[in-house]
Amino acid sequence: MSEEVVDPSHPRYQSLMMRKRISEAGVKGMLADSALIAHGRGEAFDYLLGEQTIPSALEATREVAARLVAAKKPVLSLNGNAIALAAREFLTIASQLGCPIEINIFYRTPQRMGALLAHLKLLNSDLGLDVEILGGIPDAKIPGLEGPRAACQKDGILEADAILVPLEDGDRCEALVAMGKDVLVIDLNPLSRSARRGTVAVVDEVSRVATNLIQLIPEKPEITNWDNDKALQSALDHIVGDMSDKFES
Ligand code: PTJ
Repeated sequence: MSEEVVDPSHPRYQSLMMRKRISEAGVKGMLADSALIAHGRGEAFDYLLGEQTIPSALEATREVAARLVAAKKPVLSLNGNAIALAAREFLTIASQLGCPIEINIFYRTPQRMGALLAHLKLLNSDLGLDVEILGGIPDAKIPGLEGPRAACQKDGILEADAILVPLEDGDRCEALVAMGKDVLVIDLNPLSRSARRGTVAVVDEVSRVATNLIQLIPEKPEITNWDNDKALQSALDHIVGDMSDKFES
């Protein structure tokens, strides 16, 4: 798909642009085989949310911003889909926070890690930023997980006190929570294990969340006594309860 064929006046323009980013990243060898399936599942939930940031998601994003700003050692843990969809935004956020990005992928191969590292390093220099990119040479393991998905870096995920995990696997989310970290999840599915087990879950599309975080981080919001179940219920209520702000296309 070339840029010209995505018509900006199309009512689903943003959604089509996200598909384009995903398919281009696939061609570059950055994605897992199941990445498009995961993206499609996310699209289905986004359609039900009206492809918008609902009020409870904006509140959750503010809470995530507050916890990242207050953390002593925050880290952004990015997988293939998150990098395909919002690499520029996450580099900007890491620069605002002065924290590293760690590439942490579920389906780990040297080829994918190489492609993802190269993509982030190129954008880092295009944006004139100097964000530390970790993950290439793992030297630690997430306790309680087996295999390549446990691999991480001591200076990054292992020692972080707050960790942003877009589209995280449920097992790994639980393992990170068990380590006592603030686990800040982005997932369009309010019923996913990650959304339910995370400290704060933002039920919103990853690139919209990243854009909102860039606005919210400089405001340095205060941490609240966050009730994650209440926020997830609010997202579910929005999906099932209100047809008036849905669209047809
Ligand atoms: O790059 P890797 O190897 O780490 O693999 C990444 C994927 C996403 C393939 C892997 O983690 C996976 O299979 O994920 P799941 O178990 O399918 O879960 C993906 C979750 O992300 C689902 O709950 C989707 O609803 C949600 N999701 C998909 N796209 C988006 C999303 N959430 C927010 N924004 C999206 N664009």
